[in-house]
Amino acid sequence: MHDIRRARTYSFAALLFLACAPAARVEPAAPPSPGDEAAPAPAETITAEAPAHAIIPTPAQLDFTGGPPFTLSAETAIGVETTDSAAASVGEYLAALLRPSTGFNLPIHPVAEVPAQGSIRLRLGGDASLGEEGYRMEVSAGGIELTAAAPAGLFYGVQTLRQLLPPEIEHDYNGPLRDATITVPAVTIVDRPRFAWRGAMLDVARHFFTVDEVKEYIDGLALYKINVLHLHLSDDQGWRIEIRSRPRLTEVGSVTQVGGGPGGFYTQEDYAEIVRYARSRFITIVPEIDLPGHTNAALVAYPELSCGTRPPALYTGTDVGFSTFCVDNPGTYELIGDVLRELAQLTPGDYLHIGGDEVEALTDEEYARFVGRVHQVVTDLGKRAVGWDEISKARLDSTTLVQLWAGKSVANALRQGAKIVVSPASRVYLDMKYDEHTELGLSWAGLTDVREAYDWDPANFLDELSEENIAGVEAPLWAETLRNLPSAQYMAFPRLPGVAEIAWSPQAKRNWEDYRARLAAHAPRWRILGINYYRAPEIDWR
Ligand code: TNX
Repeated sequence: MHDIRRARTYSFAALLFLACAPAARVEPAAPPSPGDEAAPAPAETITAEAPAHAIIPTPAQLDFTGGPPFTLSAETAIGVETTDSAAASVGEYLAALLRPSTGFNLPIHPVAEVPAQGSIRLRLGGDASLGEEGYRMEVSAGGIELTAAAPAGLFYGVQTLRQLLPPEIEHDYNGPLRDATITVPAVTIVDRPRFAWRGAMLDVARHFFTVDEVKEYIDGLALYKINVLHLHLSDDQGWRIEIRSRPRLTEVGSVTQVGGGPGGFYTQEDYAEIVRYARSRFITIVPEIDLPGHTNAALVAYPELSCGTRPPALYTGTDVGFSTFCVDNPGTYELIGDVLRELAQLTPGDYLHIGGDEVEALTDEEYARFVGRVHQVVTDLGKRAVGWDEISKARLDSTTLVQLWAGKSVANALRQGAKIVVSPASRVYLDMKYDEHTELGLSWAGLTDVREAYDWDPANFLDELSEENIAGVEAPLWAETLRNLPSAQYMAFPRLPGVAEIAWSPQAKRNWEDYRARLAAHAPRWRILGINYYRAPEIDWR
């Protein structure tokens, strides 16, 4: 078993200092000096990086046309498809993003009514080969034309447009950009994702994160076209989701966390708010109830379901593997049925994650029997099951997703038709330390610098893996050592954008040197957005 026994206390002063570092300055245009009417000082032009771009994930196809750029101005209007509310809301999102920093009105009109000249038009239609999430964007001096088959594609096109604009557009007030000329380089982009599942996981069980903190994390994911947020809602140290038919789970099980803090939980309204917020950013919430192990908190609430394997008491340490539901007790399945039914009702997404990792208190036969049964509960609820790679010991089917984290073989999962979410701990566990000096995080899977997290191909990770049997890639962030959002961000940034690029961009378009240069340009944006990050030494940060 890996050693994650020590819960430690850290000083966050250094991290907070980074979060407060000043943003890159943009000089406002100098006012014309008296007697200088003939040659007024030109307004400063702020452009994105040209000719090389800094877009992450790098688009499948991008061509600079060589023409003059588009200029965002007080006259710019946004055209949207008013017949599709999700498509229209992407226009609202874009306007809300650009209005504060530019001070422009950016009125929204039906796309047929805005002039092509001088406007940003978001339309549905175009080439079906773009799929549900792809888009085409043409930028010229005359206007910006963004086309997608579905609203998600428009949203991803907007994220690309955002990154083609200077970082100062992220400000929430019109200071740095006042009187500046804001341009977007003339470019044609045709883009679509490599994988359907582009995930991040947040462990809200070891340390609880509030709804507002989760929303802030979601905003960081959206910038990089991540479309799944997997919430690890239960573990030995805490149960974090209200289950109305089983109130003891939270009354008893939510009140502490690693290190003994107060813990917490999401009411069903809180959870619905997270789902809604994520959805508005085209992110699906995948809730995880980790079973049958990692269940100490639930077993303290329902001690009769523990088979007496351990005297249940609330746990604030970081050992793993010791707890399990009693697999021969019918009450276990009644409880799990109640939990998964309520969770399914609250969750519009297709997936329920049933955990399944690190069970040391059961035989293989007991484990497989249990997982097979819970898998059936999920299927009966009309959902698809996801589980950590150990679940491939049980009976699965072609709807199952198996999340590879440590396993050296996925053969059992593939034989049953399941697809793989690739999350190797040695590459994409965002809680692994960057190097031996990183104060936060763990190191049981090794030290993971920015290059290690980026420079690998999921389709080559194991012999059995191929483009076709991979559902996607996910970056888990376990929170044993992460007591607040700045700490979580410090571990996620800058590695998370790299994982997003692995999941989105064609393998042939990716290379470390190019990525490294693009990544450097993202720091000014993070500083303005208040995203804490690690100044990795292998990047020449701006
Ligand atoms: C392993 S990966 C775990 C978690 C820990 C994590 C810490 C997995 C499915 N289980 O319980 O939090 O390592 O890195």
